[in-house]
Amino acid sequence: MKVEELIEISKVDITTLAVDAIVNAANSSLSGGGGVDGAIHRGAGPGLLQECIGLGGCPTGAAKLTGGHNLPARHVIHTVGPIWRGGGAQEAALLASCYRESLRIAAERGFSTIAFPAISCGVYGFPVDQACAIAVDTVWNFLDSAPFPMKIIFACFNDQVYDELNRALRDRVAAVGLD
Ligand code: AR6
Repeated sequence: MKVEELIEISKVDITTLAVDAIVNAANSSLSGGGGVDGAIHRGAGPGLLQECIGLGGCPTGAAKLTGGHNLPARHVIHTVGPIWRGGGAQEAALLASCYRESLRIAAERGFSTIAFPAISCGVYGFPVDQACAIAVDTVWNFLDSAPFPMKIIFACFNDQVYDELNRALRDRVAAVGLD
């Protein structure tokens, strides 16, 4: 199966997806927040916060797994994106690590469908075009060598993210065609 057939870019609220795991763009305390983090905690109910408290936080670029509680998704993978500080503070590498570490956990658990939000593209201020290129390239590279086929949904909550992810995917497909 071609890698591009495993990637779906969709305008959808990630909290509505009944998949093996949705990824949360959390902060390092894992104690909830605004944006997609707030929406996920609202959908999951207080049991998620209880479980998160027991995890002892999460460093930037890393990921941790919980149950989905009252969400339609069976699990939540919490990852902590970098705060944009101008580009010289390893932001790109840390963002790529968020996608890779989330997918590593998903593969270890045998999850076949995983949904991502646009990590760091909200209050953390990462330039959306750069973040979307990193998201697509990192997910593509992982799927290309994944131990089994995994389907990835990019859940977009705004038009700019949707457009930039589509652009990045088109660029990546075109680059493969030139190989
Ligand atoms: N479904 C899909 N995407 C969403 C949803 C949703 N329900 N809600 C928002 N988005 P942000 P960050 C999009 O700010 O930049 C929190 O307070 C949103 O449009 O949620 O990584 C955490 O606790 C944007 O494109 O995450 C952290 O403190 C994207 O999700 C901090 O924000 C990410 O925006 C993390 O900041």
